[in-house]
Amino acid sequence: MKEIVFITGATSGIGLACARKFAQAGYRLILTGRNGIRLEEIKTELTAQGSEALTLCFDVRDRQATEEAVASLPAEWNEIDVLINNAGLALGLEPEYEGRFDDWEAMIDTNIKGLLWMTRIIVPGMVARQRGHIINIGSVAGDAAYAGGGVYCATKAAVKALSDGLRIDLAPTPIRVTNLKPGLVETNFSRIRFRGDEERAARVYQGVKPLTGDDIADVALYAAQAPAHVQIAEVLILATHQANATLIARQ
Ligand code: NDP
Ligand code: 8X3
Repeated sequence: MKEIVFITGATSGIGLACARKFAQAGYRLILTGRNGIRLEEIKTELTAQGSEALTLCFDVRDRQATEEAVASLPAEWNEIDVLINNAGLALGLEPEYEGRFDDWEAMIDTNIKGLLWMTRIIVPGMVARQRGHIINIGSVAGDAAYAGGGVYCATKAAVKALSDGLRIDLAPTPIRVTNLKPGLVETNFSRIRFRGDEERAARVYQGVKPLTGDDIADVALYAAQAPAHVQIAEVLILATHQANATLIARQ
């Protein structure tokens, strides 16, 4: 039986790249996100290439909707082998004392609470089967705060703490936990952070060759396919001219 990967935020960027990469590697795919039209387009693309895919359209901030979506999985789809907790976002870059309450709630509810709901709902089945792997998409932003990024950075520091805590709790089991911490990846991330301001979003990637979603998906797939006794616990993945969250040597 082919392994099943469940990807949150599979409609764009890193999540979409993971969907394509894991599909090529022969996984069955559960693709999730809020954009139902994109989900169906991606399912059509991947099934046309011979992959098996199922879509679930829900908002990870909504615990009840998340529980109902996972509960709706048919029996032949509910033994999840790999959970990729990828759905997430940054909103705004204002100083912490001027930030918007709604932005903070969206980031905390998506990046921390959504990841926790998914973990709490899916990992018990992995424990019962004594098989599974959780890949959380953290960030270099979780290593140290940067100007205007306090709340986003705090959510990614939380992803590290939650990944470490889960790894401790699962140590007696064969289940592995990976925290992938990308730096600059060119996706919709900056467009969303700057509320559709294309020029400002483009400036983030000016003068430097950023990572792509594919670069991150390669590492996720490597971690998932590592031998069973090898746990890729944490990986910091940076563009060559990026040294940390704040130092980028633009050419
Ligand atoms: P994108 O904006 O391209 O993709 C974000 C994905 O998350 C989309 O598929 C979106 O789907 C989904 N998503 C967002 N909010 C929700 C929600 N409430 N419920 C369900 N799905 C949601 O950005 P990236 O691919 O760059 O981001 C993916 C992850 O990578 C995030 O956790 C981000 O913090 C992290 N990251 C990104 C970096 C970068 O430089 N790009 C660097 C380090 C980490 P939909 O709109 O359909 O809901
Ligand atoms: C996204 C990377 O440095 O823009 O997590 O915050 S950064």
